[in-house]
Amino acid sequence: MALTNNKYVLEWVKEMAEMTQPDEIVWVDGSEEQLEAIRREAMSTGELIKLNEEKLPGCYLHRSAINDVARVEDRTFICSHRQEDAGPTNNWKDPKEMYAMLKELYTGAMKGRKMYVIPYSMGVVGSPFAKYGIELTDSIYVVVSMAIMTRVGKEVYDALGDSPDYIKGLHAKADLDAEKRYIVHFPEDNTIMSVNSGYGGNVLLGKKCFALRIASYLGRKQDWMAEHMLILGIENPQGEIRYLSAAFPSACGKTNLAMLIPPEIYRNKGYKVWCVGDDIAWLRIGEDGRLWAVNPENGFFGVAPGTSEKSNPNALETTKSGTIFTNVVHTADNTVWWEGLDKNPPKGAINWKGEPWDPNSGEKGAHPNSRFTAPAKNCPCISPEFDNPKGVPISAIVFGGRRAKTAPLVYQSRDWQHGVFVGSIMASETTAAATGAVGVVRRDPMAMLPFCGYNMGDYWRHWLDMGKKIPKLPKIFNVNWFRTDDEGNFIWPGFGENMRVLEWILARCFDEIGADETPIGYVPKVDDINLEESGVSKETLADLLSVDKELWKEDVRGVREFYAKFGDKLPNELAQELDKLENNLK
Ligand code: OXD
Ligand code: MN
Repeated sequence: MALTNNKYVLEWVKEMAEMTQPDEIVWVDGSEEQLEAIRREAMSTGELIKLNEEKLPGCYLHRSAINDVARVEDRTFICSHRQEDAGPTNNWKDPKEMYAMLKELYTGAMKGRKMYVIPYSMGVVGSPFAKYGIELTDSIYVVVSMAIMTRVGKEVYDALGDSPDYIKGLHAKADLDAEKRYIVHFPEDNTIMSVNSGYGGNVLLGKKCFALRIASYLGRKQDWMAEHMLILGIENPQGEIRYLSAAFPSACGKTNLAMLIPPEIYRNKGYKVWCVGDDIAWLRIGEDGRLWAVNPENGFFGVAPGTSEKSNPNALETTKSGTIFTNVVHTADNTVWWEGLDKNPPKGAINWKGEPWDPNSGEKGAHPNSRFTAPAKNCPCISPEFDNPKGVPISAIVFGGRRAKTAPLVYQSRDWQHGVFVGSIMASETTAAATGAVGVVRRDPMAMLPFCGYNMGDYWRHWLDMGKKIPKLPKIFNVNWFRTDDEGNFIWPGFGENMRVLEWILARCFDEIGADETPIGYVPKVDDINLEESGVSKETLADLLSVDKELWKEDVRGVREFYAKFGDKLPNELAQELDKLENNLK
């Protein structure tokens, strides 16, 4: 039975059901009772495998199709009416043509299946900054994952009332045909359509599709920002908490940084780190003139491989209950394993494809983009402000990528405009989070290349404009944990040790510490980063902070080429910043 009288919802669900022709429509109410019945159904078909209840209570394993393990950027579209509004970094098709093509793919796609109607909220339900969505899907994996990643339930309909102001999302697995897979956004219609995939990033429509692509478009119209950023707070021994948000491309350690455990010397002094979010930040100007951030999500969709007791004990703890694992190794004692969890790959286990796996075969057991979907409330360091509808005040915005050479460990921009430039020239080596080659350097401005729902040139303009509207601007920084030596080994120890860099960043925000000026911005004085018990020498730090002019000149050439794509959409201010950088390097 429908859970709402909202005529816009009822009409749309009816229309979508007439097209996709499910056997039955299930109105998801968010109750544990209904979710449990739905999980049981998935267990009976093998879509979910219940894991060891003693070791991993309430946890499940799911396997996606072998050809469907990552986001498909080449099949992701932004269908605004004008192509120039999607811009040169998005795929585009005329909305009329796209709707017509999709209609063919969706027609009858749910025959023999159920259509689930999922009402969800991005942000705390009823708060002024929450935004609502309804996802229609024929996948139980999507239902149970959305119930972790977002706030799902009847109360969303109550908050929506009879308003048409919600994001429509239609997902159908169809036959998982990779050639007919499309992830399509119609920002001007508040609509998302995803077909022929079952991979989280393509089908949990609240996440990348809504909270980044559609929300970035809405943010520009409404003077706020939707960003691919973690949010964390650092509490000092006096109990004062300072917050920062940080944008890194997919699978570059956002979850690890968001849940960082400070090194022992910091813990002994009483420092703590609080996680507000690990992937998405919605940023708004607060009444006090500062920029405030909320995490619109309710869970973590983290990369499993590499997550360990050493790299991220908080994430590991978060996944100990109520979690769905996707494409990991299934062990003989009905638990899970992935590369990098420990040094003891299990014997007699099943790999991510569902085949018997020999750890000595040289083949990976878990897919490199295997994931955990875990409730935020499980996280030992979840911020007490996590559910605060106002969010947290941001002192620093940090950009970063995976760069073997060019970028130093950390540098600070000279001002907001220069900071926007620093974000716009971000580059990173690609990872397994999207299909395509891994390890290739590509420009990924603000880590938003795959997630910006409109022309990236207009997006930069929006950043510059926000700089004029935010009375108390955060400071902008860039970090690079990934510099390597000549043998390809990482020089900086990373993980918890990144605290040392964050401490410097926040001290800069409160004018508590000096810096050295370089052609690219401010870098720390070697003595100002606390290296106590880090195992890193001052010489190594000096090397990590060095700016190689020749490498930067090469980068300038790369940026010029990249900027050229945007034609007259490139804000003048950024062209000027590029000239200034080139000049500084002479
Ligand atoms: C993610 C991604 O899943 O960025 O967060 O791919
Ligand atoms: Mn992400």
